Amino acid sequence: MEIAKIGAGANGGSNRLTLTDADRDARELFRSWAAAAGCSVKIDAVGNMFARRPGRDNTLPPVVIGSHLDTQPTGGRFDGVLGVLAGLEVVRSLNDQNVETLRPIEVANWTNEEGARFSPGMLGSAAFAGVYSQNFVHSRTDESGKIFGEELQRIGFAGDVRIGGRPLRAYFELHIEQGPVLEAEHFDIGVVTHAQGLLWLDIDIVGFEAHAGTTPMKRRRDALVAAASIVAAVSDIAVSFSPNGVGTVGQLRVHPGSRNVVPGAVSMTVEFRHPSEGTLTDMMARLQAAIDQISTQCRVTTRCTEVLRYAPVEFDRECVDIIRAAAERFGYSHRDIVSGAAHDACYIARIAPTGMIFCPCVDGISHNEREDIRPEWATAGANVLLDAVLGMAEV
Ligand code: HGY
Ligand code: MN
Ligand code: MN
Repeated sequence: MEIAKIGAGANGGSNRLTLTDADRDARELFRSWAAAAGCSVKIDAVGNMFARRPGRDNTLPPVVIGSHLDTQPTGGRFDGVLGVLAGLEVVRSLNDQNVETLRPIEVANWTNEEGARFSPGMLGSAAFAGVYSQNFVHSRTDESGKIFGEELQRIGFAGDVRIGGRPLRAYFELHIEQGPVLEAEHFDIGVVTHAQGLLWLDIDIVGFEAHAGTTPMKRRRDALVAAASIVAAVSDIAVSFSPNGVGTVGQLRVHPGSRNVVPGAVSMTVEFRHPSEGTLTDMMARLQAAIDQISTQCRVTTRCTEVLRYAPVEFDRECVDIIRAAAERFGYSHRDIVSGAAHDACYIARIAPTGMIFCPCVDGISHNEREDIRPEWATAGANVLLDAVLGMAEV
């Protein structure tokens, strides 16, 4: 609730886009809380934050708990934030109980998980996993042309620590499910076994700007009419691969955007998700065929750029088992579940044993200011997180 006061949304949620002043203020608040809990806080060259609680042997690879503090523009107060602050709560609880672990424990705040301001998403965790270079990350620009590296410098979080390249014993992330299953089926805990595959496209359509009053319909090359057909195709393809396939057009910009000019250009985003990589490829093939047909019909040119793609992720068996055993020990109802959302854990799973814990969220709502959880769900998630971390950090 405290951190939600920073970048508070107009309707009760959060609006803390990556590397804005609100993101800076939330980072500073987290840093102050971590320091008050006895942690040393390090920042790497893409702004990833690591609050470290020492263990008996600090040469050993740490157990890391993390998630993200950046939000969607009309985001909720719990997406990402729950995972970071539950990690801090684990540290505080170990302090309260004077528990010393063999291994150090770190609480991470990954930069730009959402990808709402700088695309693609999960830049910080992906760079830590060696997927993107520092230069690639620093060169990303937002819609207004602001550059990631300059914004990072501006808010004072351009750290000096090298990105990644160090072993982790394990990584755990607590996150709201962001879907309706756990609440609807009355489970306290989701034991996340997999995360579905994800594909992000940028599509640029070029037609011809023309006078809205004098240009006959048959002579038009209307980029927005073509875009509208592509939007319908994305939805039709996703529905044809339901219940697991999903497709979304989240952004659509019309040029010149004047009411009496036939749109000459449209840039739009498309994303597809599916638990099977083969099906994701099929969905993309179906879309490409539709785009070719629409481009011919509307006499426009269309360019598709793949911005982000990762295959479905299978989380580490040992981490999954330790999470399930912790839920059992606490007597929490639990079920295995596949994550429909993307998470930093999806990249960290490439370089370290990784597990995710879900708690329910009210009506499965997320990426909406109405996002909400019940306190007992947060407690159950944090308890399972603490138990799993203790198992790996070796008391
Ligand atoms: O897009 C996602 O799945 C994540 O919530 N950013
Ligand atoms: Mn998230
Ligand atoms: Mn999110």
